[in-house]
Order: sequence, then C-alpha cells, then structure tokens
Amino acid sequence: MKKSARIFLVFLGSVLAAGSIMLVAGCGGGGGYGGGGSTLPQPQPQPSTAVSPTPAVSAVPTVHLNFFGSANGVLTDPTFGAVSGFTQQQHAQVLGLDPGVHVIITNNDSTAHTINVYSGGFPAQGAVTSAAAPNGGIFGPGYQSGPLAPGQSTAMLTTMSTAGNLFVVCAFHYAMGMRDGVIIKTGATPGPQATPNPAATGPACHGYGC
Ligand SMILES: [Cu+2]
Repeated sequence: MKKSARIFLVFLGSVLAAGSIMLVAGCGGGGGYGGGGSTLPQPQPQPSTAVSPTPAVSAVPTVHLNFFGSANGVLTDPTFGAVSGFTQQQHAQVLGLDPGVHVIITNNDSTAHTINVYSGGFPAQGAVTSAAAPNGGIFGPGYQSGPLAPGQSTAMLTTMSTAGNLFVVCAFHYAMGMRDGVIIKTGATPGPQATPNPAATGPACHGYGC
C-alpha cells in the first residue's frame, strides 16, 4: 500500500513497468534518514482547466529501500532473526518486493555500503566480500552491488522472477548487524518496523549504527 504511494515521489519520467528501490542510509551522527520521504518534492498545483491525466508512473511500482544508521532499531523476525540497517520505510524491517520488477538502489548515507544477496541463509561473515557481482542485473542470489558511495545508485536491476526469500548483508557492516531478509512474492509488502532506539550510543541501541 505504501509502495504505490511513493511511486510519484522518486521515480520520475519512466514509462517502463519498473520500480525503483532507493537505499537511503543515515549512518552515524545524529541519526535521521537523510533523503527520507518527508523531504520529497510535492506535486505542483495544476491549473483548473488542465486535464489531469492518470500519472504514467502508476505503472511504476517504486520501493524505497533504506540504508540507515543510528537509532533505527533492530527487529527480530521469526524467519530471518535479527535484522537491521535496511528498510523500505524508516526503521528496520523485513523487505517485501514483487518478482520481476525493476529496482534501483541508491545509497543516501554519508558512508559507503554494499548490498550482497544470498539464498538459503545468511553467509558466514568471512565469506562476504565487497567485490561487485552484477549477476546479469538480477536482484537475486549472487548479486553484489560493490561499494556504493554516498549518493551513488546501482544500475537498473530486476528482482528475481520466482518467489522466495533472500538474505542481504552489507559487506562493510555485517558484523554490526547490517543484514536483512527480503521476501520476493507477488503482492509482498514490507514487514513491521522496529521500534527506533532512543539514542544511537545508549545502552538500548542495538543493530547497525549503534
Ligand atoms: Cu554498510
């Protein structure tokens, strides 16, 4: 439900039946999500005489997928365990995407991240590399973004065509808990969000960014 609402905000001008994942990271410091939905531009008023066409972007399911830092919490999911550092909204959550949709991942954090994709479970941390593996442009097992500098986006990707669970980690911050699950399924939606931590450095802070 939130997905379609955000279509109009971040993916402009495309006529493709594509989506855009925006990875927004807010690593370190005082938290905040950088580039979050609240800062996105609002549509300009249209003259009353104008015909208001159905926005072309209605065919473009856009998903925000956030990299975040401090105070965004950690969520214990029954399937994926503790997840932190990624969200489609504001705070840690399991991600949900349709099969076969186009996505673009953007790092809006002030530090570099990667997103490495696995099936079957989370890999051993020592096996995770920051090397890029384009995987034929498929956001599925084997895809590795390589380092995404602050503000950098991936090429257009396509989620894998079959339903299934994916396990994603950041090569740089996996040991800090930056890992998440992605449910690929028709009609999938992101899971509940974690309760944000009261302070990034406080004793209650868990997960990536603490
Ligand atoms: Cu990271």
